[in-house]
Amino acid sequence: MSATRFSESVSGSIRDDVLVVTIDNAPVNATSAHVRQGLVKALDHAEAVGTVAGIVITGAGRTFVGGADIREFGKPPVEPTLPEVMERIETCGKPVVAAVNGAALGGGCEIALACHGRIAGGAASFGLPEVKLGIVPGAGGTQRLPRLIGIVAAIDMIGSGRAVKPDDALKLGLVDGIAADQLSTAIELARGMAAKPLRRTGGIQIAGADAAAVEIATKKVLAKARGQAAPAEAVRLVRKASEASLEDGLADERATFIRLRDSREAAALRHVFFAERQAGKVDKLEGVAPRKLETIGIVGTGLMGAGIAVATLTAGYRVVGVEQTEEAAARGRVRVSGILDKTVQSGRLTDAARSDCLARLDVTADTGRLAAADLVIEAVFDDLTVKTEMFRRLDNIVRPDAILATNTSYLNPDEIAAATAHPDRVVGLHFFSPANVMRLVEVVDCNATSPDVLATALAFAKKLGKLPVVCGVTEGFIGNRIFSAYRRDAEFMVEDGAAPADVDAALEAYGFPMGIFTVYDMAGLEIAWARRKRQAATRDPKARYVEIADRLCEAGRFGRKSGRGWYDYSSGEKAVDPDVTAVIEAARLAKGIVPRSFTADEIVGRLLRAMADEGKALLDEGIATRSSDIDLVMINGYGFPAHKGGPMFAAEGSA
Ligand code: T1G
Repeated sequence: MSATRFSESVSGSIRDDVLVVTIDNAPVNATSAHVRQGLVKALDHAEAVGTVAGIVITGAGRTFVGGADIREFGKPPVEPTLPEVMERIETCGKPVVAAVNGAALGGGCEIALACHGRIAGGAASFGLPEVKLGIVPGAGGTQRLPRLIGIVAAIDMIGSGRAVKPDDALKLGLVDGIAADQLSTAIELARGMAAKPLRRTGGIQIAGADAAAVEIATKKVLAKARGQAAPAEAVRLVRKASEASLEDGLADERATFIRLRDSREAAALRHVFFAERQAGKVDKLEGVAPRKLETIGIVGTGLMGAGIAVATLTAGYRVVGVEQTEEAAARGRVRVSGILDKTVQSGRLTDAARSDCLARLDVTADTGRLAAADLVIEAVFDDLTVKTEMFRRLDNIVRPDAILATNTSYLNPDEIAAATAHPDRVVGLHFFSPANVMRLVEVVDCNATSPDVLATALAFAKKLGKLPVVCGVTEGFIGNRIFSAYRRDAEFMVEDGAAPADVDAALEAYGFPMGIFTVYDMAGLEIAWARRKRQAATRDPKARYVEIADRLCEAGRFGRKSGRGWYDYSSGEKAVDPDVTAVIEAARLAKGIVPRSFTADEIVGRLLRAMADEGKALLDEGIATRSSDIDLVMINGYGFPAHKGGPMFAAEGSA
């Protein structure tokens, strides 16, 4: 069965009088120009050859079509455009059926929608994730999806950008069938359609929707948008589909797509998209194979340790948790089991998977059981003496080829490694709390860490579904060092006249879920206080130092958990506390500072500057490999709004 080549990435072959068109454009069959050109040529060919009864479109490899080629954004457009390809498919005189072998995302889902029929294979998924890129679907998704699945479901899918699996797609009416051999079934469907009027998606009347349900779905999307433009525009366009003609809807969609595509917000989210694909790529690890891991030891099953255990168990590993006493071990097991329960309740884990996780969990006070571990992660109290002593003991318990990882946030992992006989097997794995939820893991490449240990730590983090960012050794690594820098500037502005609530309001208006003083209260003020006290002896006496936070701690104001910090929580809600205002005014008076006002723009500008300057220092010191890594750390670990691209991206834009 010879294949006809329609372009460098599109070929076709006849099966049972049906032209099977395969898109083969590694790595994800994105609809690059040659794909679009090949598809149109294939349809022209199929219509021209009388013996061809129908067309089936499918993807090579494990993806159907991963969407438009994002790398083409901002480049001069090449004909045909994607909407023209959709038009060509939908108006084809012969049946066109999509055999969806894998992910059909964005433009890939729109191709399937423009077809006259869709068969999903077991590995198929369908999604219009454009809002995650700060845009809206630009090739008919907002107009054709509601015609197939209704307005409410379309608002949910397009507004959230989430993908649906075959069963849900069938229930929604998005596909005509599910088949293990999606290609043969699609060919059959196309042949069956040949003699019948074609069901053109664009011609389908949208079923009336319950107005209240539409409002609820809309509100849900807008609540999550946090000021981003694309989700609101996506909802507007989907709702328009029930009021306007297909033509008008498509025209509005295209104009909106182009406007958003060229926006700063979309550029920021594209930056984040490609940054995530770059993160964890380390040149020196080219060709270095990670070690095989099966059993993971976790020392300390408190809040952080239990979260790490859950992330590790749900990734399929065996876990040996170790505690100081059997009572503490029993509590640790209950803590892990409790987090698994919550994960089941949230629908992110099945009951069966939960039982399987617990079957792979062993929590004990017998450290000897760590001898079976391939990797041991310590998550004990962040104290140097405690950790070095722990590693010294572990050195004599675990196998010589086992890896030792520290979850320290602020201590120097080189000092911890130096306490062992094999510092080359020590690496930092800095998780963020709650560790079973937060995607970010700072993988700390210590001075002695061997390449295959680093490669193994990276592979382990990816297997947990985490976003690993490699960094060198410095106090606070990338995230906490930048956090300290911008907290310092925030405190400077408070001492100079800004109220903590002003600073927080400015950051929240910019897109942070919470302002820095609110985050400070949530994390607890005592950790940073302890560190400031440790640093007091070596602090540069000429450097500006704000004592307000020290005064708050001396007054027992350690944050939300103590009911008061920068704010008062005694009413259950966060409230400005006149006692704090008094402490601030006293501090100003002591330094003879005449308070002045700050605009929100000045506050945000100053803090972005502080973050970017510290980021630049981290790059200059070689602690961070690339500025996009720094953006990922601040977005995934410190609430920096992704649609602003991160502090380094934002600084470049305002430069
Ligand atoms: N365009 C260009 N490159 C892409 C790409 C795309 N759409 N998707 C992935 N890549 C690259 C990626 O950078 C990486 O490159 C490699 O492929 C493997 O990616 C009109 C306009 C499909 C689920 O948002 O979600 O359609 O680092 O590591 O884990 O409405 O990629 O190797 O050099 O992620 O197997 C909408 C984006 C576009 C989906 C596969 N589509 N992609 O995951 O591989 S906008 C999306 C993904 C659109 C229309 C609009 C995932 C994937 P490198 P990977 P993966």
